[in-house]
Amino acid sequence: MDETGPLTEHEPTRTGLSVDALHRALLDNLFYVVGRFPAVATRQDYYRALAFTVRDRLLHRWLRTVQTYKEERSRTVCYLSAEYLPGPQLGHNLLALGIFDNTREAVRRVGLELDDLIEEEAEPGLGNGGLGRLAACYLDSLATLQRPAIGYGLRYEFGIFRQRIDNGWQVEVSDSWLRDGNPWELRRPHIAFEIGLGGHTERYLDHHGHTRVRWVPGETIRGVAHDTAIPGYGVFNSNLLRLWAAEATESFDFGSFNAGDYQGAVRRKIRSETISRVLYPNDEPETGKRLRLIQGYLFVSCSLQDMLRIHLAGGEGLDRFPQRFVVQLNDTHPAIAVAELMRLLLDKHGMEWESAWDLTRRTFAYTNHTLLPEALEKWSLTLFEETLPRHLEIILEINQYFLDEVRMRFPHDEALTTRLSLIDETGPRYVRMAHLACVGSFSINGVARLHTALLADTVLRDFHTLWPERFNNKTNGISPRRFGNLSNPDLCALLSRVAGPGWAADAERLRLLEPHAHRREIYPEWRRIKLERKRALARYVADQTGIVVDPESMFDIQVKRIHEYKRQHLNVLHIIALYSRIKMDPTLDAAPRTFVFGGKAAPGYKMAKLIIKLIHSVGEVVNRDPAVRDRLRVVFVPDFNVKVAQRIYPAADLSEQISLAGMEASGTGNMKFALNGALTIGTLDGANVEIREEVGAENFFLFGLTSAEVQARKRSGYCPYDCYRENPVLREAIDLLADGLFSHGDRALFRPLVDHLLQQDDYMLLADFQSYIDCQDRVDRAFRDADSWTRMSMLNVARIGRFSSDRVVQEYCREIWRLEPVTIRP
Ligand code: GPU
Repeated sequence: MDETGPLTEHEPTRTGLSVDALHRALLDNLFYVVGRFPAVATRQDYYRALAFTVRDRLLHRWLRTVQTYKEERSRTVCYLSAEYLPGPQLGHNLLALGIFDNTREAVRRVGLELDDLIEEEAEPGLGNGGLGRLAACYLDSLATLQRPAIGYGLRYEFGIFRQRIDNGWQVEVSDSWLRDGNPWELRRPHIAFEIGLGGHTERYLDHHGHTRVRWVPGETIRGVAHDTAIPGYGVFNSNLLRLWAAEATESFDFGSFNAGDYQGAVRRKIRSETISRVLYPNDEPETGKRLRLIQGYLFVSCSLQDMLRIHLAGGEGLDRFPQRFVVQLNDTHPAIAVAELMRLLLDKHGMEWESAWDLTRRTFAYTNHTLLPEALEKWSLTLFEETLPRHLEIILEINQYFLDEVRMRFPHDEALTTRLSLIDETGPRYVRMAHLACVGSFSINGVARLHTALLADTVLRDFHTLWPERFNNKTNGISPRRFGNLSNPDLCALLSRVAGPGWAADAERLRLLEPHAHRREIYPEWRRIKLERKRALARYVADQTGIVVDPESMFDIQVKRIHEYKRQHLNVLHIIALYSRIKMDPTLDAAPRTFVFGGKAAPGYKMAKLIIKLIHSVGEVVNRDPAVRDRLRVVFVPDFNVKVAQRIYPAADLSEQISLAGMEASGTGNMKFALNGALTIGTLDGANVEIREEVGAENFFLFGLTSAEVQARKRSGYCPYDCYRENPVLREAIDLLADGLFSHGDRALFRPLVDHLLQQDDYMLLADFQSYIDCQDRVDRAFRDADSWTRMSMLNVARIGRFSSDRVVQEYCREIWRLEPVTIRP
């Protein structure tokens, strides 16, 4: 150990932050924890040793934080989310601890590069897309803003599938992110709770002679806590992400075991553990899947039991629970929490209905993330009753009281009562989870101004009539640490130099860049940084797909889940139109473009998978055609995830945010692109509306119908075929597709897509087509004026500060959670 040199007294190996201490701890951990000699250690071994080195330093902060929160009896927000997409932890934690440079040096001493070790980390893919990533950004901001918070969720053994591409088609491969172990998590065997499933309920008299209910479940399962530290940036606070893993309860195995049925006992154990085995890969609810209902119930029940445990350990009565805890429901996935808290208070803690209900309603707040009617979660009454019989009773009782209240206020409106009911009785009966969430919460919010307005006007209209005061907007935000500092260090160094440091913790300071946007002398450097990121992406693309792209061309990028409402195929129609224009007129003066796509399709979503095939098919023809060879390229980056995203946003010139107005609740990729200096082409949808207001209409490429126009067109009977008939450019693009130009003459392949567009076109691509094409022409002209483009790019960055997740978390803290900062001292 001599070769690591002496350590000073104040620099213990376990927690010291100097290069010496880090270097020594790295070697210690490699030997004592990972169990490898330097001579045989792989990069993965070194990554793990380094992760343990960093975790040691985090633990120290985490324990101080828990201690302080406890001593000060701090009010805590619990974020209940079925999904988290935190991204790789190593780089993020080094940044938070402020030891990036020292660690780089320590790693160099063992002859390695820090960036290579960061690359070794597997993506924790515990979510589908925007909703899960938002939860991760909020945890980052909560810790940075020194707010006591716990993120609760599920520890899926298999996260979102890995996407491979085979002959242009998506192929799903299982994601075993835990295969090499997870050095960041701590399993907490002593923090575990049991949950029941199935069975029946019984009435009995308690010792006061009151009738009470007992749920006798058919089986029980245990959830065990797995904790990950979430350190704040530049502060000592470290919060917690607590994920539950399902395990078998011992008590249940004994019976079969003693009866000699060892295999039965083992089978039950395996069945129990199946519950947290895999994330559902759909960003819409899987109705009818019992396992999905149980997953939600498992993490919700364990989390609420955990909160009650923590609260009671603090010595205060249950009546004080809503003072100590506030629980945010991340969409309706955890909405069963409303019934579960009622059950725990009534059946376990012997509370009376009125006080339990009052307490419950002061505890929960609900965020809605979608207007899509098919995404509104509902559960068949039969399935519900089989799985959670006691919860169904409670929901029916909540419903009775609720509908009585509605009838009192609107005595002659039985239709209203039917619409508001927690039970949908229009056909087979269903529990409406969004209604349960609304009734059980003191706050209901949407995720962008337009979204919140549309919520109040459409899907939650009746609730808005009833309780307008509960509605509020919280426009989404993103972490400037992950999507700025970590993803694009060179740009961030320039920002710090020009606008001053400190913008990473206070993104409004990016405004200080604004006066510099007119200084032409910095344009070359701005462009050089962008070009460097484009070169790096080009290398990655070549490595992943074999396609060579020109970093000097315009990088026009659309990355997000594949969904018809997001309209990746509108983007493709533009590519086809442009391709055929260049073919007809080879002298056409247009900037060379590289179209980049990325995103996963839900495995059962046929049309989305066909869109992926379409992108590849068009790419195959365009990329090979010598007539347009150096002017157009189309690439699909496989397996889009947080790790890949960090390479992509910094390399973008143009950000495609082209959903049909009124469909995208907010979008957050739009913000990540703009923070990295991309200009947006977009509709007036979700947060695009507010982004455009902030960056200025002259620095945003707007096209398409407004949501009001969309509604009007739909009311007056939208006929996509008319658009097709009347627009020769559109007709040509669609005909090329239908005639098999991109499918080796196979006219059947894209038929479903073409038919849908011509006959139904739910997302009105044809209505927006011409406006989009015209707008892309404006983009082309703008791009060819490099100085003006650079100025617009700088202004986008300078004015994007409002979309920091720190801003929105502060709003949540002030307006919903009533949460104050708690400083942690070393
Ligand atoms: N979103 Br609901 C998801 O990613 N998954 C979901 O199940 C639901 C919503 C997204 C919205 O589509 C997107 O517009 C929004 O920016 C994001 O949630 C975060 O609010």
